[in-house]
Amino acid sequence: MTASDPFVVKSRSPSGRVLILTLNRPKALNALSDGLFRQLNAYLAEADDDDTVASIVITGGDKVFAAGADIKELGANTFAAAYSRDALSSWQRVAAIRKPIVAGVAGYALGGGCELAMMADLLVCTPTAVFGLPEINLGVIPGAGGTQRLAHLIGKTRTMDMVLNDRKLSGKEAYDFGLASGLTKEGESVVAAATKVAEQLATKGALALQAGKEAVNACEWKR
Ligand code: CO8
Repeated sequence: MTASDPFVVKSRSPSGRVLILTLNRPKALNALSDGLFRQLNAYLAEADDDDTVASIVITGGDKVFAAGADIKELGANTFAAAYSRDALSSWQRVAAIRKPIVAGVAGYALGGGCELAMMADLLVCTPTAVFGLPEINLGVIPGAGGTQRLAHLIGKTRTMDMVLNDRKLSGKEAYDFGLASGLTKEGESVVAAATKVAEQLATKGALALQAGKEAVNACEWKR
């Protein structure tokens, strides 16, 4: 990767109706830097205003979806500086997108990577994907709503085990526990599986999709 490579690569499905956003910082295991989030948010906002886009896929690589917030950037930050520039607000913008988002997760989805995947409306993963919230090992907590989202999805006890004790979930467990909505089939790539789901969504009415998403998200957990 050179300095001019994008942190997020955008493409369209063959029908043109699905926007596919691929996280692209492979050498840093797709760590979610400020620059990556700026690009991701810009593409998502653009898609929300683009009538040719019906649904969105966010995916990573075969080995890693995203290994979390960029620890090197975090280390250079103080709490006061991060708080005063409202650093986490850029994360929340993903959850505010009105069009449906499908996450396609292969490999590691750790920390902020797991939180980003949970901000999607549907989540397809490989059976061997690894979900985890290892922030406790760094002396911090999942800071972007992941604690609430996860508890809502898989229950308090499993969430406590993940948040307090760094318990990892395989993709198969994520599916069994209700974190993932689908698993890839043998030999199927995660991007193909997630795009297939997003293409199904694209056959539905745009307004009904948006209203359905809004209505489900109106239940009482933190979006
Ligand atoms: N940030 C920056 N760089 C990273 C990250 C990361 N999260 N993860 C990996 N990298 C880099 C490594 O530094 C390494 O770089 P280099 O080659 O320059 O040394 C490169 O990616 C490859 O990493 P590894 O050699 O470690 O690869 P392995 O295959 O051996 O291991 C793992 C893969 C298991 C994914 C391992 O890299 C790992 O455990 N990474 C850290 C995961 C983690 O702790 N994530 C949580 C981060 S904190 C967070 O997401 C939320 C913070 C919220 C804070 C809120 C405050 C208010």
